[in-house]
Amino acid sequence: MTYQNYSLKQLQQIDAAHHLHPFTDHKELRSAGSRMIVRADGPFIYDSEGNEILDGMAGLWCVNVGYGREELAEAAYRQMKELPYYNAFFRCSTPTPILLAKKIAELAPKGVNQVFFGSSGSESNDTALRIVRHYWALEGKPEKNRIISRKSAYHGSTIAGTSLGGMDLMHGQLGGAVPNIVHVMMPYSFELSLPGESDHEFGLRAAKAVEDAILEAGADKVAAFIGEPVMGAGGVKIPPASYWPEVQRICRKYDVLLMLDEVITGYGRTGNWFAAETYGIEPDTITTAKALTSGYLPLSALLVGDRIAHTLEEKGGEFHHGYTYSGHPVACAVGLANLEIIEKEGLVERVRDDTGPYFAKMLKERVAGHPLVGEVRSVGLMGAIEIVKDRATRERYLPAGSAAVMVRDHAVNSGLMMRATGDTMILSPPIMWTRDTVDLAGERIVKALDMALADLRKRD
Ligand code: PXG
Repeated sequence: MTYQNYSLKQLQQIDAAHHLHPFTDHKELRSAGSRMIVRADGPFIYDSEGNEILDGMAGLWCVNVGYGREELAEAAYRQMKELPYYNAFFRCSTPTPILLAKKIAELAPKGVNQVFFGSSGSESNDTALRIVRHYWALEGKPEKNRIISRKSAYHGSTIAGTSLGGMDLMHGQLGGAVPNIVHVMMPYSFELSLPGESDHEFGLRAAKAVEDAILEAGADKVAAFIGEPVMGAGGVKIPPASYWPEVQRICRKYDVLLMLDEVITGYGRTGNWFAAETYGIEPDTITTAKALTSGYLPLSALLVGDRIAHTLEEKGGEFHHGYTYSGHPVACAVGLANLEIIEKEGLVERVRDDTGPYFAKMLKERVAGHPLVGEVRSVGLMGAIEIVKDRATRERYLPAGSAAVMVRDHAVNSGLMMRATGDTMILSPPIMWTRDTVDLAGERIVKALDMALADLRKRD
């Protein structure tokens, strides 16, 4: 029996009876009922009531090539018939992870040539943490194991992912984090810059927090710094241009490894294959997932730089780590087909030269001047809109987050899926968007802002 035999109400009841959702207040969900997304095509998703919604979030930052790609379905079908599964343990291998690893290495920044597969960003960050600590132990420095991260960072939801991340609410439910991980300030100028401080100065100050943490622990105790090139789930926080070069300089100075989490930014979102290129970063590890398969199947890849890979190979013996689905043949076949689409259609270059700048222009010309908007910012096809009560003072509406939720609800009801994180609206659309899609999004954003403003004027 297929889902079409069930009414929306029946599906919602079964959902409530049996399905625990991620990051969800279940009591609230059960009283409100879930929105049922039942199909999707190109840049649009469709709910069970037939509403067409432009997907401004690419699913959850992942469906980069858009929905309904026959090539990906066919790649999975062909691979499932030929070899649905075999593992990469015990001196076995299968062809598709080999070819995908080669492809990723070709696209990766120079000096990054090895790939360790998993099924999720969280898993790959777990792998990254283990590899980095293992590296220093192999180099005879097991005490060099502290990791520096940032407040409000998101690195996944496993115990290691949560510990690496800097989300207070998640830490509050952790019951004990992985030891020796510290969190420093994030490069979020909209809320954290001082009066009169330039963006450039703020970027240097935020980077200095990394140096302070290294000095506080002692460089011989610090294994690595981990960061998202642009903080995603934390609110599309785009660092000033001065930030990453300074962080890079500091890491080099103290021989601290640089771990990049490109789970969101990897495979085109910022207008380069990796944001490492966008920001001129030379990382030791790069965590990727999401857009590697455009979300069609779960797959993640930890990219490992030559320095670590060399030690692991030469001094490491067996690395006691891996997953049943490390190098899953079907997921890797879809990954290969997906990267081929991105390449063939020139989507990365399109974001860099055309849709990315056009998206920035749309936000600036149509959205930035709205009475509810304190700031717009974007890089490639990743953007944020700060919702404020007072544009001059940046005062927010109370209770915190309530105005952004109104904007979000009006956006979804007006046919645009957009996220609210605190008082920040987020957009991270499929990178197959065209100028027309950007225009359509612009219209719907303004409509949602107007409707929320009318509500807020009535409310306050
Ligand atoms: N790192 C980053 C930078 C991420 O954005 C992960 C790691 C973990 O990936 P997995 O595949 O284990 O989920 C992510 C995931 C949100 C949201 O609310 C963002 C993510 C996941 C769930 C919700 O924006 N990003």
